[in-house]
Amino acid sequence: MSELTAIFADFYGAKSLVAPLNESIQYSIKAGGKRIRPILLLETLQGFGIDILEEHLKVAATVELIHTSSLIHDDLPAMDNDDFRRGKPTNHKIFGEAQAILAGDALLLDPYLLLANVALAPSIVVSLVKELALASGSYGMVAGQVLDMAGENQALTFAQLKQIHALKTGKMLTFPFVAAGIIAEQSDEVISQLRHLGETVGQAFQIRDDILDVTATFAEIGKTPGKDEVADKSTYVKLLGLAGAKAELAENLDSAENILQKISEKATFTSENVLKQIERLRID
Ligand code: GRG
Repeated sequence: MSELTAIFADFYGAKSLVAPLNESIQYSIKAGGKRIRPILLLETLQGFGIDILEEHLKVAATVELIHTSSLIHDDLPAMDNDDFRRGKPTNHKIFGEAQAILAGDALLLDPYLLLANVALAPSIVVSLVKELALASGSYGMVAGQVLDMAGENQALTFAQLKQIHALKTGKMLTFPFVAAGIIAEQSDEVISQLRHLGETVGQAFQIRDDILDVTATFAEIGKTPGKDEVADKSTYVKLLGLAGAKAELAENLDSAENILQKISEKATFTSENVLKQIERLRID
């Protein structure tokens, strides 16, 4: 995603920026994330027949920046207390806790400056601001993180686990699909199908994350495996067993593909490349 890297370089390239803050931000945005959220947004937009412009890349950048801010905060000693992320020492291990908190704060707020300067119709920009805030704050990811922490050392039900991840992981994976629908000026009905698609992909994404926590190596996931077990967290693997979690992942991905098919029937939409991204989430 070199186009996205160029957007970040431009935004964080101003000489007037405060050096230690900028250094810690750059460390995390260049650490090698998979960029799945921006990729989904851009592939969905292209599916609607829209050529990607710099303005679209800026919108795609916003969700990646907020996602990165959440990883920095999630890794802090007060939260998951991780030493490694994306195969590198976590932000606070390099820059200290206070700086890491502030880098996370800036990465949470800067996207709104990026969005405010996007040259798209004002009504589209306002809708995107609303969706980004809904996905990330008290109605989304932060609320999910609070529930996730409260659920440690407790035996959660499957319904509780799904609710936590719908908020914590699902909302940020829903934004790309809904944002693409907004930019492509799709009907409320199609946007609602896109939201359902994002929620389903979001559940699948978290199930996959839980599976990889027990099956993958450090080299594969870039963070310490087995942490969920140590933290005594309720996970899809803990509740359903490894085979059950894999079946649940497959079921969610099948549902996502069905929703994608329905969107192709409702709108002028080429689903092939989004389908490829969803297929990449499968685990045998
Ligand atoms: C400061 C916005 C903000 C939030 C604070 C800490 C917190 C609240 C929320 C944590 C949210 C969180 C870490 C959710 C996990 C989602 C998840 C499965 C992340 C892994 O995403 P990948 O695989 O990671 O896309 P890469 O490294 O590829 O970007």
